[in-house]
Amino acid sequence: MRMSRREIMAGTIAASGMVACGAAHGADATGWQALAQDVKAQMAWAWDQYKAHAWGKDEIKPVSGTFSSFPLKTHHLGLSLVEALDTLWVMGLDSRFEDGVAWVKADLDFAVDGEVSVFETSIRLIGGLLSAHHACGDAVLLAKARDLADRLLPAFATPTGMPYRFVNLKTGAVRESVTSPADIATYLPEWGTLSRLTGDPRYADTARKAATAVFDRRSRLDLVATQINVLNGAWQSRRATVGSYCDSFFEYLWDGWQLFGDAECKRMYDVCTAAILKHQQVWRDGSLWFADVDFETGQVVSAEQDELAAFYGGLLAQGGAARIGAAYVESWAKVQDRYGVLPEGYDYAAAQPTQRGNALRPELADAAFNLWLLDRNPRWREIGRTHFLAMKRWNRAAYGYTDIADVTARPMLQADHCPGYWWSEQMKYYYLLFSDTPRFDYANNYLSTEGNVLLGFRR
Ligand code: DMJ
Repeated sequence: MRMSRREIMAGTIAASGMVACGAAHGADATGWQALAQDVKAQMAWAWDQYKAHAWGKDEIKPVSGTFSSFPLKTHHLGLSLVEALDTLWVMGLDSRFEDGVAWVKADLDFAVDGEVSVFETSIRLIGGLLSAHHACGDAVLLAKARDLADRLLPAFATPTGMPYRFVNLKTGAVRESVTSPADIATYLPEWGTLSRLTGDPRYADTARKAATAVFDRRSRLDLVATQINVLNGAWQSRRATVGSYCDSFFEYLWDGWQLFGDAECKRMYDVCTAAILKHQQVWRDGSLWFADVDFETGQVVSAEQDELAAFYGGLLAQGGAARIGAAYVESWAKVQDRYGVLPEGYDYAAAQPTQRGNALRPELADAAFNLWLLDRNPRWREIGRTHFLAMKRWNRAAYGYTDIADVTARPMLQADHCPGYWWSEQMKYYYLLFSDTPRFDYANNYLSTEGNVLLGFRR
């Protein structure tokens, strides 16, 4: 592999664990450029660890230096590699990006007799291939994304148009008809992009039909619940939440409007958001939370917040509710200040974690970045910096960055897993937040739920 001088410097800084200072820092009184160089250095170091210990495997285990597979049970699809590609590119880690693309072109084959989650495979692998294609224009990346979408399509052949949760990549066999709004309706940006690039409308039509099918089954309060049967459209749960199972359903309604100007998506987003603000908004000790409620009565059923919901302040602000979105981000920032790293679950009424682990999550950095794109308030950079520095302090292990088993322990108790999204999400959010890179159009862009850039790269 050929390394540029910049990349060699990045690797050296990363190996020493130091923040890059010097010329860039001198020109940048607040240190943001130095911080951006440190993010890049950490990325380069982690990539080199992945290359040495888990090349072409799905996810590295950064404490033991081994690896695990996902989304297939026993076969690897280079998940982390694919997820990392556009992050490497936007950071200017070009020879590493080229290395990754070469692996995809030579070794990535989706004709595997195994079952995957339709949702996870789409946001991570189709999204990763499309964003890498956006970065470099290589037609093979687009062809691979299309091949994979074709393998997922059989899951959508249901009476409602809502997909089964799992599909076999080779046989098209489907499984699990009870699934969630997020699993059903997180496709339009990737699949609409596929339609735009290939001229085949089936991808966009399929994705849009699935999202509309969830929306059309909302309750009289305009809320959706966490589980639904895709064969008959009957709800299997009563719990409305902005967290896990529903989060990216709301996100992709807005995104359909943002990326494609789809007015029906905006209408659906507005209806859902008005209902959430009306029925789920809770203020407690000056902090804003969104309670889980019964989707038909509006009665509060739980004060537990998923860490996954921390993205939601950024979405609210994008959708025009800037003040309330900022307030929700600040609520999570207070929890971050208290624990260092957010717990997976937090009860706002008890002011206590309900789950002590953290799966190396990007959501607060995601929200801070989205708010930064909207108003350039330095506060959002500060929240991102706190998130990054805590990660460096607590999550760094011998062979990369790992998840945490207990954020309340001191020192924090590390687990041993680096999820694929880490490569696509927080490392990119930090870098874009701190760097002002000319490779990214800060005024006109689109990042998917998985942080994949589908619009906004400047080649
Ligand atoms: C990511 O895979 C996506 O952001 C998804 O929508 C939910 N959250 C995970 C990361 O936590």
